Amino acid sequence: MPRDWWKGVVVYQVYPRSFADSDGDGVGDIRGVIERLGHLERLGVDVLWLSPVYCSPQDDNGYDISDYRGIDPLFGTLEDVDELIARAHDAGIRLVMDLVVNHTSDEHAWFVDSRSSRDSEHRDWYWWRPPRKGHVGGEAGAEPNNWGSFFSGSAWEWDEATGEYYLHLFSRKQPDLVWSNPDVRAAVYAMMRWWLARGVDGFRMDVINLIDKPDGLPDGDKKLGDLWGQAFPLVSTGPRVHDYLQEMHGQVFADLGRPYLTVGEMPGVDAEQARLFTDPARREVDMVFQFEHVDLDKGPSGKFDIVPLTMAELRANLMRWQVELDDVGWNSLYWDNHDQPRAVSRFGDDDPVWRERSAKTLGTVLHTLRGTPYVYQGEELGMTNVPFSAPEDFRDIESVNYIREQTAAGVPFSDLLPGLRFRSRDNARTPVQWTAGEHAGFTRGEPWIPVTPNHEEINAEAQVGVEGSVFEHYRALVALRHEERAVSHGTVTPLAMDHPDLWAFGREHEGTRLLVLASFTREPVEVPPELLEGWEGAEAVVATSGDAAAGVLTHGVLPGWESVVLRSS
Ligand code: TEU
Repeated sequence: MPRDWWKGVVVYQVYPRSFADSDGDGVGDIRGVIERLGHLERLGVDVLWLSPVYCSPQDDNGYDISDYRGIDPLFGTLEDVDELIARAHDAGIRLVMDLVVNHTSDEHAWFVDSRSSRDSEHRDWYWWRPPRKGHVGGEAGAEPNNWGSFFSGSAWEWDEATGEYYLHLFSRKQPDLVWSNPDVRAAVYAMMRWWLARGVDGFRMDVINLIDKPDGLPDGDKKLGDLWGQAFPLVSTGPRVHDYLQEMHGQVFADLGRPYLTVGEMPGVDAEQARLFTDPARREVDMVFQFEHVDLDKGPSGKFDIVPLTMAELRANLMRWQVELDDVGWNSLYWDNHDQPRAVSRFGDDDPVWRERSAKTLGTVLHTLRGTPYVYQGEELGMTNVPFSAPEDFRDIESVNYIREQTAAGVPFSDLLPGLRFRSRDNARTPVQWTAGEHAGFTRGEPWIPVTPNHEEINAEAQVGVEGSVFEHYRALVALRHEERAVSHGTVTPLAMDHPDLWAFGREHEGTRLLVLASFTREPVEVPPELLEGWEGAEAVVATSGDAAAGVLTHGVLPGWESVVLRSS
């Protein structure tokens, strides 16, 4: 197996809380994943990335970990994970665990000890700082710097008992670790080796480019009207992140002696940095999740400020990443995940007439680009955003805190709703729609978040094995990546980059050429004739429908929201 085996694979992300509930408590669990492994096998995916199942107070749905070597009873036991690893391996699927080490839970033993006294053994594992000079701890303006948390409010929490503040970039229950402390790093590496020894095949590393905080923790920029300064530009991709990842590689992976996959989640990373992180010669990570394409529709006032996005802007961004990483480094390809809106509602067209076609077309584009594609649970069914309407509909700490902060400042909820509906992370977190039946077949109990009403039309039972379904299209795309080296290893040539509705590119490898054509509009698109020159009589290897293939090959016209992949060799 080549070291870069992950160039020819597709990864499937499971968010366990919402995947499948085996015991009827309304929350998905590890046995639920085991019971549904057949779904992944059927789709043909090679790797399962499992979002956190470790012990956790669940303040941020498991991204706040209180014991890295224990499994939260909500999800099952360590034996269940062992069984999942074994069963996945039997099915030819590798298991990648989530690694959340920018922060721990405030209930982790390290932090409990750290906050117990100023001279505790673990005090310097976290960022403790005295109140700003001339201020009394706990009063407004006494925070050590002006940083805001990503989940609203200050990034500093006052601790009365020891008379200092601690830093938390995310919730106050997610204190940040001090990565410059070698003991912290050694403890993390030991934990990673422990999981690899249990048989896991790699890690998805949560916000791993935020671990290096700038010396002196300077104030962040503050726009007029902002309550807090921006920490993000100061903490994103500090210089020592590269050193830490190289050290991690040496300590954890260098001598592993079997295939593994590492992917660093890196908000704010640009293509130049991504080349450094993923250059195999530097031994840092195999690939990164970059955020540029999922931030294009974000307005100046932040995450819930939505601006319109054209296909041309989206395409320009993703094709630039293709070109910039074409010789060194490697792309991760994703439309959505547990933090993002549903792809079909955001980049496609979720009107019932166009939903299936556009979901399939988004799949065609992503899965024929160069890089490793990730499928987020339910994306392969064309699951949509959720028609949220009231404050009580939201569960996610980010949305809940935002609603609380904004309504306290006098903003009516109705003004917040459009942004939340579009972008709340809860859109991605409603249960996977398995059947048209009660609670979509997710649980026999009461689900922790209601299922989306459209599960009656959109569900796995109605799609698996059914010709023309979104699921079967995704299955064909996964198979194409396995079979066609022009997809997994070929070069990429962007085409017709000034066309407003047609996303087109070529792929080529050892004499085999592919042409990918995708329509991002409801109207039929006339394919520029020069694109089709020499493709007469080519084979359509994958298409959203027979009409798409025939339309292009006989009339040079692609029907609305359809796509086709042509091959000539
Ligand atoms: O997300 C980090 C991140 O930068 C964002 O995607 C974040 O979810 C957000 O939308 C802030 O506006 C990772 C995890 O994927 C996320 O679920 C966690 O909440 C977060 O880190 C903290 O661990």
